[in-house]
Amino acid sequence: MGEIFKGIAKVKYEGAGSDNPLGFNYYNPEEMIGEQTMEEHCRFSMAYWHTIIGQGVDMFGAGTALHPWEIGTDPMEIARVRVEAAFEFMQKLNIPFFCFHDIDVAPEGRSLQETFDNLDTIVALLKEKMEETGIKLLWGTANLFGHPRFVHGAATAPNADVFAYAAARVKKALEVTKELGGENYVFWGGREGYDTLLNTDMGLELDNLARFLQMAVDYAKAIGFTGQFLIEPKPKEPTKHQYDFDVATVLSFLKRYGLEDHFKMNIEANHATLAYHSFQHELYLARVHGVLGSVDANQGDFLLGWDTDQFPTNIYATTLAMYEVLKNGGLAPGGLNFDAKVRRGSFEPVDLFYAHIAGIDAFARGLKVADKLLRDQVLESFIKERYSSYQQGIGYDIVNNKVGFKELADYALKQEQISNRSGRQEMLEHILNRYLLEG
Ligand code: XUL
Ligand code: CO
Repeated sequence: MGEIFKGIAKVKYEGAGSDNPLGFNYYNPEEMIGEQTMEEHCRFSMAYWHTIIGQGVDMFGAGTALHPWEIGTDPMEIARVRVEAAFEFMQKLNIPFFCFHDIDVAPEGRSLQETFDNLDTIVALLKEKMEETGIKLLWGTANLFGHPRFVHGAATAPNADVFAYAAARVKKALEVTKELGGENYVFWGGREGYDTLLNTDMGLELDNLARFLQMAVDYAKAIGFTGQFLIEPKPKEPTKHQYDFDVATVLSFLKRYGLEDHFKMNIEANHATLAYHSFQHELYLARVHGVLGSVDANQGDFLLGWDTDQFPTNIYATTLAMYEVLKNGGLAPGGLNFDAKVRRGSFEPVDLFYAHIAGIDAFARGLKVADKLLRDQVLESFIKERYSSYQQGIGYDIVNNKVGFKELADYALKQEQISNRSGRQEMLEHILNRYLLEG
C-alpha cells in the first residue's frame, strides 16, 4: 500500500505568523516550557475509533466520511490497511501516542476465539509499526457497549453470561495492551448504568462492577501489567444514568469498595460539561484527590447538550485545563487523547488534519498561557491572599486543629464586626483575558 493521505506533507511548526492551515502556529514540540518540552507536557494521542474508523453516521443518515483506506470487503484486509492509515496519519502530524478499543483495530469473529485470533494478528502488525515509527500506545480498552449482547450493560448486566463474556474481553484487552507496552488501561462505563429503576437492582449492579474491577486489578498483577488503570467518568449516554457519573461519584465508589489505590481518572471535557461541571472543575477535583491520570481532549456544544465530541478549539478551556495539568506536575503516564470527531460535513481526509492541528494548537497555546500565569503567580497570589486569615490567629488554630466549637464560640462572641473582602471575579477574568490575548 502506497501513500494514503496523498498530497499532505509532514505538518511542521511554522510559528504564529504562518497562514498555512496545514502547519502548526503554536505547537513546537521541542520548545521548552519550564523543565520540559511541549511534546513532553502534552503527550498527544490519536483516538483510533474516531479518526480511522468513524464514518460520520448520525441518527438521520449514513456515513459521509471519505476514507481512501477502506478498500475491499475482507474485514481483516480492511483492518490491515487501517493500521497503515493510522501510522501514516500520526507520523505526518507528529502525534506520539494512540489509543484503541479491541474491536477498533480487529473485527469481531464468529466466535470469541476467532475475535481473539483476529486481534492477535493485527496486534502483531501494530507492534511492528510501533517499533518502526516509535509511536506508542497511551491506552488500550475493550468495547463492551456496541454489540447487542451488551444491551443491558457488561459488568452491570442482569445476565451473568454477559458478565463472564465481558471479563474474557477485558482479560484479552489487558494482555494485548501489555504486549504493546500500553502505559494505561481505560475503563469507560459503556452501558454500565440504567434507564429505569423499575427493572434494576442497583445494589447488585454496583457490587458487580466493583467485583469486575477487582478482577481486572488481580489479573493485571498476575500477568505483570504495570500500566495505570483509569476510569473515565460520564454522567449519561448511552444509559440515562451512568454509574461513573463524575469524578466525585467515582471517588466515592472506589472508596466504598476499597479500590482507590488502583485507579486514577481519565477526564473527558465533554463528559464534564454533560455533568454540568466545567472541564477545569473535574480536572481540579481529580488533581486535589491525587487521581488526575489522563485527559480525553474534546469539547461539547452547549446549544446541543449531548456528547458531540468536537475537537477542542476553545482556548479559554484549554488554558485552564493546562493550568491544572501543570499544577498536577504533568499527566504522564497519561496524556491528551483526542477523543474527538470531525463534524459530518467535514468529510474529506484533509479535514482530519485540520481538526487535529486545531486541537493541538489550542492546547499548545493554552500550555504557554497557563505556564505564564503560573510563573507570574497571578491567580496563586490572589488566592493565597484571599485565604490569608488562616495563616495567623484564629484561622491558624482552625487549620492546625487546635480549637473546637467552644473556643470558636468564645472567639466569635468577642468579635464586634466581621469584615469580608471582595472576591474580584471580574477583575480576575479581565486579567485572564489579557494573558490569553497577549500570550
Ligand atoms: C465515550 C467515550 C469513549 C471512551 C473509551 O463517550 O468517551 O470513547 O473514551 O471507551
Ligand atoms: Co472518552
